[in-house]
Amino acid sequence: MSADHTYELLCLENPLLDIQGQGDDAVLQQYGLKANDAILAEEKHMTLYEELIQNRNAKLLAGGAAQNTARGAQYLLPADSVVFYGCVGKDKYADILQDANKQAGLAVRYRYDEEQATGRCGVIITGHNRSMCTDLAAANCYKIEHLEENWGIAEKAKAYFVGGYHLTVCVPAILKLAEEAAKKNKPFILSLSAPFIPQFFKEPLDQTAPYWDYVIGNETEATSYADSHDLNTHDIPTIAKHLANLPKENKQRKRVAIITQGTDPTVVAVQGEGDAKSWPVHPIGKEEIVDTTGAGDAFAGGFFAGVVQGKDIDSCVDQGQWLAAQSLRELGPSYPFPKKTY
Ligand code: 26A
Repeated sequence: MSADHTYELLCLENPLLDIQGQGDDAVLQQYGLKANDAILAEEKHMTLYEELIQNRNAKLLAGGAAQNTARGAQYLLPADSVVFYGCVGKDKYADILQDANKQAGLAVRYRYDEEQATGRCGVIITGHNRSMCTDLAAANCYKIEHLEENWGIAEKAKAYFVGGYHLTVCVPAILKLAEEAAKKNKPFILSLSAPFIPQFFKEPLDQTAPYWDYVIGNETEATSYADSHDLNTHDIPTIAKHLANLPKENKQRKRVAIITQGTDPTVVAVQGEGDAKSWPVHPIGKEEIVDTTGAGDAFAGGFFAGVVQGKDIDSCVDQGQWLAAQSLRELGPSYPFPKKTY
């Protein structure tokens, strides 16, 4: 695509290769991991990736939460609608990501780091749980200079989706997109990503909050937000309402807060519109679920494809739930090919 193409949605975050294998309590215990969580790897986790590859028949799959969302949104939108920015290494893992992007029709502008390898996410599956342990490596080397060099495309894009995981990487780039969105009245979307983001990255998260036109997360992220902000509640509709009504920079858009809860209803609150509403999820048989990795990313892909299509909230939720159900039937954060139509 030429540099003056107008994308409907630009996504920014960490492009990761998922190394996904079957696990058990012993391996979770060995590495000190919870059954259902996402964390940044420490020194003691560095042998996990080889362990998964050598002993656990691991699959190598395109991952990175916002990159999954970007592929998902592109799945539902006309060709050349979505572009993704992030940083990878010059290696064969980056080639795997590029192949997946190509198949999905997702445009990317990667920064290629000279020294670091492409980031890896070890995904340990136990039943319907997944434990994720990320070695960001090159993904941690995203630089605002890359955004500036690729500003032509970014400036033209009509909406921005930033994965909250990027708050650990490059806050200036996030704020540059956020300010651009507010200035030009474009939607700025932030996902809460994982419980550790509101817990340990509260300050940069709160710095971006006034710019959120949409904020999305699951129930564990919402309760982590509530705890770190002393809301004294774990009631999801109450937290959604709180998020929707935080002070806002761009007064031309009402903020929408979306909280997914696995098989429990999806909750949405709109700024100034009273209590949150909820929608039951599309039922899917337990035996049909291959794994839950990336279901939330898929929901976001479907939901925000709907937003850029100008759909109402009912339809966006429905489209998000539909795409999540598709992803649940695939291995890893993937979507069915040949394509199914919504
Ligand atoms: C900074 N961290 C921890 C992360 C991630 C991440 N994506 C970006 N940054 N930790 C896990 N993921 C991705 O989440 C997806 C499932 O929702 C994994 O790569 C996986 O594809």
